[in-house]
Amino acid sequence: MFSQNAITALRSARSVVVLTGAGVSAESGVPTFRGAGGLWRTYQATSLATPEAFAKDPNLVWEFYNYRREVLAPLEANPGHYAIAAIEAQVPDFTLVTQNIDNLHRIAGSKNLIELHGNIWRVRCTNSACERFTNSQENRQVPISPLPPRCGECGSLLRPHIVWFGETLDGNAIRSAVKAIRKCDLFIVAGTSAVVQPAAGMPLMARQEGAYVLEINPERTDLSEALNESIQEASGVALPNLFEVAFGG
Ligand code: BJW
Repeated sequence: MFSQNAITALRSARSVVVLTGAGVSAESGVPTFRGAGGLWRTYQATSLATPEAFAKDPNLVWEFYNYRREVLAPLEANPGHYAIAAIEAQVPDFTLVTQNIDNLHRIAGSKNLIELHGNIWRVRCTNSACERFTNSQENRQVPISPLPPRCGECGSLLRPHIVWFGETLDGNAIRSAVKAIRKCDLFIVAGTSAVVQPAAGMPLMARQEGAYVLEINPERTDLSEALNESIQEASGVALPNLFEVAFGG
């Protein structure tokens, strides 16, 4: 279980950053990307999650995201998501940086949330001069039309508001994440294989900046050795336990 150092770090932290990946949503039934049953084991990332793929066959890519939305729509946040929201309510300064696009952190009540890779319930215009957003996060009902819809402003195709491979992340999101990492005392990285940049570099950045860095993942990752502590456990078990030990009764 957690070391006394980790528990003390959470109890005494003035500023906490949590970075999450697909594993945090696994216990809600959301498929991960790279493990057994992972999406990229069945589907080829380059033919579905790149701007080139959308330019070549927008209907195919739109269909893939409709399928993903249908899988996600009935799913609920799990105890790991709720524990992160509970930690946020206990510490003076808190930032959640997620690579997940499933909106489950928001459903669990997380407030100060940076969605590095976008949100599957939003769409945006492919015309960069237009940049119209349609935000359907509240009801999880993006237009599930069989073909990508057209922008009401300029008539260009709308696309999922997601960061695909080879696309740069939103500059404000990156700047806010880095600012939070620089000042945090405790950094928790949960449920990510930590292979996709730039998120994969954040735990080491936090360590270099002096934070206590704790990893939660049933599998060891390339980062595990370099961090202060690595707990091999599901986040839906470990995060509620950590909260309970640090703040409970
Ligand atoms: C549990 C659990 C439980 C299971 N509890 N845990 C250097 C070299 C080569 C390429 C690059 C490079 N630097 C940057 C790049 C390009 C690329 C990249 O990093 N590629 C790497 C693969 C090498 N990065 C980009 O393109 C990014 N843009 C960028 O860097 O722009 C500048 C630039 C461009 C081009 C070149 C160089 C620089 C954008 C990345 C966008 C990622 N998008 C995706 C898809 C979103 C769309 C969609 O969903 O369809 O985002 S990829 C996919 O991976 C998704 C995820 O957010 C992301 C991370 O995956 P994650 O969350 O870690 O999931 P998994 O499945 O990998 O891991 C799950 C983990 O959970 C496992 O460890 C399990 O053990 C664990 N687990 N059950 C806790 N119960």
